[in-house]
Amino acid sequence: MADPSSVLILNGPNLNMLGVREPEIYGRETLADIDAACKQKAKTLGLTVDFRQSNSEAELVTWIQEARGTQDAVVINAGALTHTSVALLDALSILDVPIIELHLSNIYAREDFRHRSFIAPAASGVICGFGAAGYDLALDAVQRLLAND
Ligand code: CA2
Repeated sequence: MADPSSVLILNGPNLNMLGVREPEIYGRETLADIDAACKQKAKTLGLTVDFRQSNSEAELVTWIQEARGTQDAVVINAGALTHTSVALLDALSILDVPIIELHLSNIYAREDFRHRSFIAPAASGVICGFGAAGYDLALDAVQRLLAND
């Protein structure tokens, strides 16, 4: 049987604070809760998940570079770097696997500066506004995109 497809799930700055502050915007689940839910979901889809968080743009760029040839898809909640980072866009642009841009909140219902995503041009699709359930939806999307390959 073929190896399960591997999905790298990246989380950017401050997402380690989930469940600790601002539950009205980002929900009550912690990042550890979401990691566990992703691993459960991945099992049902025949995927494996490598779930990571960093507050460092440089570390995220390195992880994206390392995904080339080693991961079958990337899901990324880049946090505030979504709205600023040409470096993340450039790193994502060298990948030739499905990329899902993800946000817990509906960035289009928030401040104007959150309406612009620097990384969206590299994404196969964008999911936002569904809270932690967005991670579950992103894994469904990955599975569909890989099945259609
Ligand atoms: O909605 C999302 O997932 C965001 O990517 C979250 C980012 C924000 O800058 C983006 O515009 C949208 C912020 C992540 C910070 O997470 C916190 C969690 C709890 C408490 C404080 C911050």
